[in-house]
Amino acid sequence: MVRRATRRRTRDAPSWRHPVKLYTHPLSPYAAKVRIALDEKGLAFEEIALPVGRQGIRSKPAELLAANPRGQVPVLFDGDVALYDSTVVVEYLDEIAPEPPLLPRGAAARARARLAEDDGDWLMGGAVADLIAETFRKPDPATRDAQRIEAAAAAISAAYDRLEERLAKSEHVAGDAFGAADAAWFLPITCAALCGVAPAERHAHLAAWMQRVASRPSVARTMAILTGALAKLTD
Ligand SMILES: N[C@@H](CCC(=O)N[C@@H](CS)C(=O)NCC(=O)O)C(=O)O
Repeated sequence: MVRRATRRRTRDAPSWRHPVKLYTHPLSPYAAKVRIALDEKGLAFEEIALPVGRQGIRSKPAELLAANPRGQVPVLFDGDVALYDSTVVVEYLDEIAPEPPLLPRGAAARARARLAEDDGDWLMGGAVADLIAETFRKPDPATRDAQRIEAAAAAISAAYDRLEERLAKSEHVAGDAFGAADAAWFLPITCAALCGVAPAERHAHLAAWMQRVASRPSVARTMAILTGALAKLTD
């Protein structure tokens, strides 16, 4: 069943073209990144959460497939503007509703933040996708590919080490303010930890950053959606 929820106590962006809709699924880190961005900016939107199981989205509405040839969530509809890919959507949100900024100002800082976001999505997200494919998607351990799990765990540990170095120097992933890069890293790390590859004791700065990020209302709301969906998962 598709779930619809409208955020209340929020505002409209100056250029919001109603209706503003966000297609998500409750376990998607990429959809979570966009939901967090909208909540951080206090923007009003209707969330359409697609039904999901261990193997992915169960059914995709024609509207989503027509708007996104990749057939993925998130997809944002702002009136006649239909956008997909979390990075593109977050950048759009940052342009139409600049406060609070989720990307820093200045070409160099902005490019570095985009790279950090991209590394969260692809470098970390790719390794976590492999881990999820071999653990969460294969409840029977006998069917799992141990080598693929080992390779994913090694890539994730290396990513933790690099992130630890970065967070020893700044409060957040791309500087001292919370932004898109933090949202891009937080969710895959959470998923990796749920699948058995958590940060180690040597990752003290990373652990402190996880706590800081988790305490943000936008992130806490998304975590409640994720854990609620996991608790209800039937297959
Ligand atoms: N690069 C895309 C990745 C989006 C993506 O991989 N979405 C997944 C959910 S996490 C999806 O919709 N997969 C299609 C499916 O499960 O059928 C983004 O940043 O939005």
